[in-house]
Amino acid sequence: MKTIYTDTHRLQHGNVELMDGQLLPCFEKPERADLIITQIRASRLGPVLEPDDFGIMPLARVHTSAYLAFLQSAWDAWVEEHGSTHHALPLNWPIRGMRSDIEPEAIDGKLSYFSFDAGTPITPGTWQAVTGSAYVALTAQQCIAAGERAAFALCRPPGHHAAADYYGGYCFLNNAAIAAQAFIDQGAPRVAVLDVDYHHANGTQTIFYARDEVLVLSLHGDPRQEFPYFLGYADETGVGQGEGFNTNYPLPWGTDAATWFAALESACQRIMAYAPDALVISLGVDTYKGDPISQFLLDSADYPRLGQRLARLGLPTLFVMEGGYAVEAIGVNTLSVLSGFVQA
Ligand code: FKS
Ligand code: ZN
Repeated sequence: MKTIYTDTHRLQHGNVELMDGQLLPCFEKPERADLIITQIRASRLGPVLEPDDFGIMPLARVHTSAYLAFLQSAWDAWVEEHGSTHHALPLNWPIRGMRSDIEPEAIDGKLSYFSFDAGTPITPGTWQAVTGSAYVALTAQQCIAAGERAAFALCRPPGHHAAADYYGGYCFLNNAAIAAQAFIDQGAPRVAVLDVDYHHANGTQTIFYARDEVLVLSLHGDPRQEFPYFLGYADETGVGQGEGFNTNYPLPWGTDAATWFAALESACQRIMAYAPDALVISLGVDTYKGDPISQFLLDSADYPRLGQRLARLGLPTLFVMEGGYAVEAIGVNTLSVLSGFVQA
């Protein structure tokens, strides 16, 4: 299996995120991708290739032009207003009854308008890092379109919390959605996106919510207890043409491997019934019991098993990296999923 990777992810290196009432060092840091690529290079999984440049078009198939224009210019606008000593974080958001339909002129207002949390700093290199990450996903998608069984897009920053016109949860461009849309644009009638990250795929769900040609399934911490809190409930099943083509599997804090794999089995049954032309896996390994910000109890031995189960679906499969913060284990666990898939 080929891995697509670029060093430009290092250009996203936020100083702080607001968490538990403190300004803490960002959990989503360059070391994460470094540890994964080190494991891949030391293994016999396959070659590591650089991404191609795809320009703005495939990004604009998923994201609005106003949002892309904002992301591209946000750092410069922030520097003009506040200088360059601190990274850009939003401070307030419109809530019930306030106007959420007007893009303000001031950069602080724009940050609020296009975001949903205070954990996702915009830095000097954010635009370059996030477009590089999307190109990693698109290059891996091309490998599959060219006939390969599977490919690994080692994306960083992650993407599954980003919607058509907002960022948050460390995500700016929805790499998995951009790749799924590329399959559709190249003529695939149906694509499934299965998100096994610990957190709900709110961005991916929202992007495809009214459409039946992309089936979205997400296993995640119950939003009653877990970020992003305001999406990811079991009764969100799609709308209009998309009704029945979104499935959420919210699971409580403390979920162990037995319960998690039972939910995975239901998702796999749904995917088989849908019979997609391609499968995109949003791969997070923050389901691991040692993850510092998550509350599931998967063991390292469970990751090869995940890869094996996905391989049994028998579909062209694109793995897109999302979360995972237990840095001592993230490389090993990620490689385990991919090796399990290849060896199945
Ligand atoms: C917990 C605060 C949670 C934000 C968590 C973001 C998770 C990001 C992710 C991604 F894959 F996108 F990276 N703060 N008390 O893992 O879903
Ligand atoms: Zn996550």
